[in-house]
Amino acid sequence: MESTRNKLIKLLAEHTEDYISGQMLSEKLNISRSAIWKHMKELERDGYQIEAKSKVGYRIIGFPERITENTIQWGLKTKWLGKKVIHREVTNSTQVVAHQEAKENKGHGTVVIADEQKIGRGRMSRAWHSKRGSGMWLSMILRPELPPYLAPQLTLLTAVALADTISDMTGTEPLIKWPNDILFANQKKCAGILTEMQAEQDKIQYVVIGVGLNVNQQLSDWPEEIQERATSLQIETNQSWSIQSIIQEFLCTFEKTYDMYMKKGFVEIKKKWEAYGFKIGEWITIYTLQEKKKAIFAGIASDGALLIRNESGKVERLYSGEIDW
Ligand code: BT5
Repeated sequence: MESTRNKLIKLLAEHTEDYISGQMLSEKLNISRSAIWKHMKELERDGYQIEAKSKVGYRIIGFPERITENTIQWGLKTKWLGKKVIHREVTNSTQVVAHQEAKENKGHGTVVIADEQKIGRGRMSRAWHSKRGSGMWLSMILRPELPPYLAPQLTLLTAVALADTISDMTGTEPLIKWPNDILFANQKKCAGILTEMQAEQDKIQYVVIGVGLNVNQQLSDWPEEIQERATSLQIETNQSWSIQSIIQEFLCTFEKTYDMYMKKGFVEIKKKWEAYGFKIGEWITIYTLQEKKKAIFAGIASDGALLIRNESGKVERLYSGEIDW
């Protein structure tokens, strides 16, 4: 059921041009005038700007830039994603919170968001720098009815949704570097994706898809070794961006992309992915345990593998190996 607080925000938001009286609010929400006043104080603490005019009523004059469960859900145009949002100002990793939530409450579509992560993680125990209030650090819990071997497709579709969000919002031209990085033509990385799965032999129990997107950092926000490789939307566009709007836009785009994938399969995702693909059609160097070889990056296969064309023209699938881009 919708909370009184949410209903109150809705009522206020419908009346931004005029005042709405305490009496009317109290009747509509079926709570006392003093309870209304307490809610108003709480909203102000959360960054809403509320004008109270004696004998006239209340009016909302500013929405908070600060992220809360409420401000994310307010105006979020999704059907099922983010209907439950868990927000933490600081956490070790949104992945950890999401796994816990998935075990306790199932929660298909639940989204965990943090302002700051102390131990943000990348793949293979690598660290992900997640400075307070400077990026989108979120994890989504999904329960797709898919066999586990198709899970890599979820990483690829997330990358497509993320690239679409970045290009739609900022007008930049992001690229997707296989399998999980978003970067720009200058080869600097602005986002990464981490897909973690709990599965039985033939069925995914749940996946947690973690997305980290650098939004408003300056180079000096990172340690030196990262500065050479990282960038943010602010660095690329010379302007700062509302993290709240980016989160909302991403969740909307992700939901559309995911629903399309569930309905029509991987074909459309593959097309879009390849249109964003970094170095498609170019020579790359691959290091496997046995050898080092050069090949042309030809695209991605439907199981998420990298398609490479070797020097004799034969196309192979590559599932692992270090790549020198
Ligand atoms: C990734 O790993 O790129 C996946 C990152 C996923 C982060 C999200 S944030 C929300 C959720 N909660 C988590 O705890 N994680 C997820 P990988 O491909 O392994 O890249 C990691 C490497 O990227 C590091 O070894 C650094 O070199 C570099 N790196 C670390 N922080 C970075 C940053 N903020 N921007 C760009 N590069 C970074």
